[in-house]
Amino acid sequence: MLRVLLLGGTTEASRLAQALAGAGVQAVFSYAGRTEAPLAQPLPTRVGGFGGVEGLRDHLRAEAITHVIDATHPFAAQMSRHAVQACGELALPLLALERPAWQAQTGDRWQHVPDLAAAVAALPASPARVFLAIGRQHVQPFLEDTRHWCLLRLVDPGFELPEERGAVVIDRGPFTLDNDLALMQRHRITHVVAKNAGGLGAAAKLTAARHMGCPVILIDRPDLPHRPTVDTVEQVLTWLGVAAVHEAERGV
Ligand code: 3Y8
Ligand code: NAP
Repeated sequence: MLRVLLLGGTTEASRLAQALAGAGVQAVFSYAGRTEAPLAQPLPTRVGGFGGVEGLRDHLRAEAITHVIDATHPFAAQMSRHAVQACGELALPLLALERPAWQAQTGDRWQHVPDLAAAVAALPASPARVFLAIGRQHVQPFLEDTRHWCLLRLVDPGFELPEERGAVVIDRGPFTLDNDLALMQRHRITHVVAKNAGGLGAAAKLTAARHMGCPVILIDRPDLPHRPTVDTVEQVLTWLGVAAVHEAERGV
């Protein structure tokens, strides 16, 4: 009897939730509670941390979870590390659903940096108009460099900036090229700072930057412990031994 814990918070996690619900799999969707009103999911949903590795381990036992899918964001490194540790201690099957990193294409002007501090240091000496598409948690070091004007895109309202320092746009994505191109042209953006999130939900700003000939400072993903990893929902369903609903409907 399957009882799946789905660690979510990404577009791929939402797609997997649809597939699991469609296949009638017993699964619980888990959010950290980082945003005020996360996207509703077609599965029973829990919101909030587990209380470290110990809390996660106790939760897995108490809920008689049989399989854990880590479909969190590539930068949600602590959650992923905790999942590896707790599932290892309980000898529970764990699978990561992770989209490949973005790869530069012809016309891209990307500068890869290892972390946020290197991204701050990579900004030019001359004043720039910087699209900071890295969320709310990490913008402070960039705002302290008063040479630059910063456009912040955040999920929830509440962060104010004096207009001479920048602007804030509230949007939760997934984002479209039309939207990001219009936004970046309207604010005369000269540089983009982004995490190498991969996936489709946040790639539009990179395509827009290519069209505008705008440099992108791209932050590498943090290192994660080894765990079995796939990059499609279908591979997760196969791993769970669950046929996708459309196959069942086709009588495959
Ligand atoms: C709470 C759930 C879906 C999921 C949508 C994806 C796409 C849009 C790209 C930009 C980059 C950023 C940010 C981003 C992306 C998707 C996906 C993705 C980047 C939601 C969500 C939660 C979060 C948490 C939030 C972080 C922030 C990061 C904004 C929901 C919308 C910048 C990451 O205010 C805060 O504290 C926000 C915190 C972690 C990074 C940061 O450090 O600030 N995501 N994002 C999840 C939870 O509580 O467990 O609210 O509905 C999910 C999505 N975010 O189903 O369609 O799959 O990647 N999210 C980054 O890439 O740098 C936006 O603006 O271009
Ligand atoms: P993180 O730094 O890896 O984790 C910090 C703590 O948050 C974890 O130790 C855990 O708390 C809790 N947590 C994280 N993800 C959780 C989940 N899905 N369910 C329950 N608890 C969770 O995580 P983060 O980078 O802040 O990401 C938080 C959420 O936002 C995740 O769902 C992630 O997929 C999503 N997200 C993050 C980014 C990003 O840029 N980091 C981008 C898009 C979406 P305890 O220790 O108490 O268990």
